[in-house]
Amino acid sequence: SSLAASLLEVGGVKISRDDVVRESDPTNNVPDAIFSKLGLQLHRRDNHPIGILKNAIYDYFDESHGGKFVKFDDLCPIVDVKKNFDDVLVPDDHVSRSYNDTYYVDASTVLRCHTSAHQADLLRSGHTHFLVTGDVYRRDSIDSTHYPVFHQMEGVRVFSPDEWLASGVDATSYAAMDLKKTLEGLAQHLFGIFHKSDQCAVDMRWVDTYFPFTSPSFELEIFFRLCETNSWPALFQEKWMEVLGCGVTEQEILKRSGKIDNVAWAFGLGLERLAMVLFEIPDIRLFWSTDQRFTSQFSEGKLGAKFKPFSKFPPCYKDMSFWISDSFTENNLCEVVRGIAGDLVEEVSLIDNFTNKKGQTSHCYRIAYRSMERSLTDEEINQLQWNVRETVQNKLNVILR
Ligand code: FA5
Ligand code: MG
Repeated sequence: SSLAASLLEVGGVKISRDDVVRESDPTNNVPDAIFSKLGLQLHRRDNHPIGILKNAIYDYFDESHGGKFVKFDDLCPIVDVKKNFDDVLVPDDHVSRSYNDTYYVDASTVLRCHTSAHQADLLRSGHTHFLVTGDVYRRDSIDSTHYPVFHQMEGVRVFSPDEWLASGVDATSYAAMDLKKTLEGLAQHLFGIFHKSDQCAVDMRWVDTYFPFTSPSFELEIFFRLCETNSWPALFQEKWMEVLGCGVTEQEILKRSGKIDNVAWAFGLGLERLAMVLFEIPDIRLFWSTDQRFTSQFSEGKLGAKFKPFSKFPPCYKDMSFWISDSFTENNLCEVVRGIAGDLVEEVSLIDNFTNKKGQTSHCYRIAYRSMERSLTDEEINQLQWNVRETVQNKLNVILR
């Protein structure tokens, strides 16, 4: 790769490709495709849907909390394992720590998998109201709402005793109530204005969940419905989509930062998911498009703009069956497919799965290929699929059928 692309600076930290991508190092699993996303910082572009959304959320907090929330959007995404996991009480055996789920730069350094990685440091340095926006990285499955790089905004608010004592409810209930009220207000601020008389109204619901760093914990889901006239060609999407996780901060986290008489709430919001609903963007890959037909549709401060799809190309499906071994994981398969097809892959889904009498397990995966910008030729797709088969066979320890 060129010199320009192999050295970059994020949040005052200089990063070279060779420090981040080291194929021969078994404690490193960062591919070039991921390195190429470091430093792009879509959330700091005022004309990009992610930046427009970030600014609109800033406006909401400024208006509702009189500018009390301190904002960070340039913290380096390369962090210690300690920050990403230990500081937010993620247990040693939690799946999110595995090489299958997280990108490791070396055994003690990761590409942050959530903006919660900065909570403890900021609390320790005395902040009580803050928002942290940044790019986060995860090995994950492939479909229209999952991408290995996405953007989160973390919000944390610490209360002092006088704030809940007067209310008559206990500290935890007080914080949980304030949290839900604050996030419902945010949804109202983002959708209320622009979706009022729209047939694509927004429904949302709270779901109880678990996070190591909060208790109680909740997720907010929004009903994602793309109007037929404005949907992806021949596709009508309708589903409950999880847009954020949140909860009342574990006392242990506050205690470690010297706050023993306090209670706090925290949330982590997926900006792409929310932007997909707001701007009617049907596929998460589009956020990375540099095609004028995408980028020209958005401008600073314009939260109401609805995306008009420009690609009318049908997807092309290829199936692949193989006998798996114990070490097989779907995330590893997806990494191989993304590494070869890049953003031409739209979805990887398990369509068949059985174990024979000898105890061998077979998986059949369907790969959907589709460009968002142009028509793909049969030849091109066959070549991609051939490469995928070769690499899956060589790298994943499976036997093609
Ligand atoms: C977290 O990351 C928690 N740190 C959130 C949190 C913060 C909870 C503070 C409590 C307190 P989760 O893994 O669910 O939680 O991710 C949060 C959001 O990120 C999801 O709701 C979703 O909107 C988004 N998200 C998760 N994975 C992906 C992905 N692969 N692609 C795009 N968005 C994603
Ligand atoms: Mg979740």
